[in-house]
Amino acid sequence: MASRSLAAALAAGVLACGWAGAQAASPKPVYIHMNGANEFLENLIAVRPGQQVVFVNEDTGPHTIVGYNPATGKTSKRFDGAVAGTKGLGDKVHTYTISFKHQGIVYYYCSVHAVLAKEPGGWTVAKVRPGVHGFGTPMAGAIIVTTDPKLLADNPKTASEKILSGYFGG
Ligand SMILES: [Cu+2]
Repeated sequence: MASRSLAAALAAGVLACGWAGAQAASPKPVYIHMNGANEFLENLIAVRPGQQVVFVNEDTGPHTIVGYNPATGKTSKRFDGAVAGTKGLGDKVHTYTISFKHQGIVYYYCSVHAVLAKEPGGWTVAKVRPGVHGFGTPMAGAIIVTTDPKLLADNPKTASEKILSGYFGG
C-alpha cells in the first residue's frame, strides 16, 4: 500500500514538475528572414520580453542589422549584428540572435541597403540607400516587445520557421 501511494505521489510530483517546467520554458524564437529582395521579410513582429529574435540570412549577399533610436537618430551598440550570405538551399545560413528586456518598440535597419535620414520634424527614418535595388521599401523593420497576447498572436506565419525553403534569394 505504502509503495503504491508513494508511486502515486511520485507520479503526481513528476507531472507537477513537468507542468511547471513547461510553464517556465521560454517561448520559441521569432524568425526574421532576409531573402534576396533587400528587405526583412517579416519587418514588423511582436515578441515577449526576453524572447529570442533570430535574423536568418537566406540571401547570397551580406546584411547588417542595426538598432536605432528614431527620436535621436543614434544607432545601438548592443543591437548591432552582421550576417554573411549563403550559397543557397541546403548550404549553411548565418543568423544573428538578440532579445529585449523591456517593453516598447525597437527599430532597426540594414546599413548596407538603407541609410538613416532625419526628417524635417526631427524624426529619423530608414530610407533606401541610393543605388540599391529592392522592392521600393527601405531595408528596415520594427519589433514590438510586449506581453499583449493579441499582438503576439499576430506575427506572420513565416516568423515561426527558421528556414523558408521557397525564399532563398540571389
Ligand atoms: Cu541588407
